[in-house]
Amino acid sequence: MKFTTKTIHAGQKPDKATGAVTVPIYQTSTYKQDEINVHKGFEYSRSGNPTRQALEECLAALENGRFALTFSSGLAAEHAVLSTLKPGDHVIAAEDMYGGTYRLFEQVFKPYGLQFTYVSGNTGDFEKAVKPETKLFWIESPTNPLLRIIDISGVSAIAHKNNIKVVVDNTFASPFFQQPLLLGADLVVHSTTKYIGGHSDLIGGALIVNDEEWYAKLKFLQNAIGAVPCAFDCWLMLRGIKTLSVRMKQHEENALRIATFLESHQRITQVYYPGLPSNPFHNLAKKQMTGFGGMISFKLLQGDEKAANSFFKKLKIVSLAESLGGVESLICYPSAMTHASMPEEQRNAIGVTKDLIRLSVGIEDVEDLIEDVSQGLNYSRTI
Ligand code: P1T
Repeated sequence: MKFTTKTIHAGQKPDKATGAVTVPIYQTSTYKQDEINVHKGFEYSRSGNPTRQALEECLAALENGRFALTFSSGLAAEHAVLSTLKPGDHVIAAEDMYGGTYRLFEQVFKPYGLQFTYVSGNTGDFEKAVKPETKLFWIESPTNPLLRIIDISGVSAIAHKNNIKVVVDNTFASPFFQQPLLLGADLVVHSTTKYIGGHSDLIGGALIVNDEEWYAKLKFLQNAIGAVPCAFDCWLMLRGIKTLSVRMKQHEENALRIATFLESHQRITQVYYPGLPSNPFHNLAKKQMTGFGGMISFKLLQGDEKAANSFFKKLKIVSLAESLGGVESLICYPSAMTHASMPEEQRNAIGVTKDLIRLSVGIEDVEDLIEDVSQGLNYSRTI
């Protein structure tokens, strides 16, 4: 099956009991047993639910992986991965990452004895930071918020030489544009809140993995910790996934038009979009992705919080909000929003400065979006 056919059919056979072509919402907490522990494969909805099972089968198929597990948020999925480590274990992460992931590392798992080292994202820097205790490389690609591209096969080759596993957060690309397991990664993380759900109406997370032993540990933790998505959210995700291909194509088409517009705008000093030929990661993105996605970041001339607010207040279609990947365009101010929990010094060191703005390009008519951003950028400093 090809990708788009999988989005509509993988894990989603018509219901055996009724013929319903859409997977039903199995809104039940528990299941009748015929005898003690004799049942139809489901005992209790924290450990398994048919709507969730359909979603997990579909996600595994989309990422070309063997197993998928879903969680009540992207961070809950990440929490399960880190819970497979033990005190003293070491993780090397690319420093440009979602602020909440950084907070999970530094404020939740560091106190439990895990060690973290942050590197630039260049392949060689991972190799230099390896220690005997290193168990994981953790990367986003494209990164949040600077849209850097990390060489997944290069990093995976170094990891495997040293018996280390590679986790790729594929939230920004979505499986439509990039399938990290095929590039050598060992585990894929998603905040399904974003492109997978696609409509800004749920919070969810997922893991996709090939290694059966690691899967068994993660499945144990999914049930033992219990941060599972409810049946209705699983159904919403399945519904969202059915249009993933058409949405991603439109996100990308719109993003390229807007990035090109921003690149020539006098009030913009820098545009970060891997689809622009001028972007330093353009060739690497072309090598490992089939498209460049719908996320753009840019820097405002003399940009600070006041200037950013003046711009945001003038916008009529694009909303100032956390999150990304929905059908509607959202704009955000990373230094005080998505990356507020990263210390200012660390933010400045990686380039998440006060002039940085991030745009999640929706699938509206692109002319309307360009007109909105254009009139917004015409703000006056005195507003
Ligand atoms: O919000 P949650 O579903 O828990 O997902 C966390 C997460 C994980 N990985 C990446 C790359 C992310 O971007 C996120 C969440 N990000 C935002 C809310 C944001 O606006 O960037």
